[in-house]
Amino acid sequence: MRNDLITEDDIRLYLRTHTFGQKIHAFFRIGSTNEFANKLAEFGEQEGTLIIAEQQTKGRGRLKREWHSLFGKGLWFSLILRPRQDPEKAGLFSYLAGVSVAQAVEYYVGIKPEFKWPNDLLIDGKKFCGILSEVNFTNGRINFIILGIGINVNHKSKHFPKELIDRATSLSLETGSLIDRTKLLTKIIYRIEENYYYVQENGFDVITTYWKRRCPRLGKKISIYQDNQHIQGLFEDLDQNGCLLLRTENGDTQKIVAGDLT
Ligand code: BT5
Repeated sequence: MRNDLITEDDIRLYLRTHTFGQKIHAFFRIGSTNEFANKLAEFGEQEGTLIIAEQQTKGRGRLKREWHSLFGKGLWFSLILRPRQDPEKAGLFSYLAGVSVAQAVEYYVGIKPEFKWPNDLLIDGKKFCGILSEVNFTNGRINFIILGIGINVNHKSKHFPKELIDRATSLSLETGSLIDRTKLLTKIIYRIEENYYYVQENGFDVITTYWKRRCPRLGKKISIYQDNQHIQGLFEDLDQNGCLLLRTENGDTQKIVAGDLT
């Protein structure tokens, strides 16, 4: 490991991409990389730009939930995408991000993560990565997507707040060794770029197939929490736009766009 902090120079040293991560905004501390990326993108920032921080003071999850982003321990970053895709495909980029992280973690760290719908990556049932994909539409078309990725890398148990200790883990906790965050980051970005150009030509089937193979809840009875209520049923499949298909007790199949699997 060259040094403990992530620098623009080190990222450039290891990055083997054409577009993604070629422009970098690196911070010690920021509110939220997604928030900053949204602002840049609104002002026309190019596709592939990377925004990364050692610490986020207002890291966010979905529905204004908090994302715990300790200094120097994780990877907290966002990428700007400007895909030429139908707007109903926008949700699939979150799967693309998840699969890319899983591929890089398997290759570089030697662990095969599992997916939890819609956007969590887990090891032995504990979350180490969350993805926040924010889509901006203009005139019914995708203007840009901010792909926000948070990964617990070198945390020890004591680094997590009490409420997360039983539910969260880090790659280092799972392997017993420290991981070079810069190298892992560049491998993830490489995978994202590779998958991104692949899906533009060939569609998302390869991504959702990979995702489904690594989702232990698929085909099982699940409960979805949505709009203050629980809906139960069988997790039948994902549809072609990444919505969850839930077969409820009365035999209907319900399409779930957003919610939490409990
Ligand atoms: C997510 O939301 O999992 C999306 C997290 C995305 C974070 C990245 S970091 C870079 C970029 N910039 C941002 O501001 N955000 C993105 P959600 O599915 O809503 O899960 C949030 C929940 O996960 C919280 O309510 C906690 O229960 C839990 N959580 C918070 N911090 C965590 C952590 N570091 N590790 C594991 N779980 C955590």
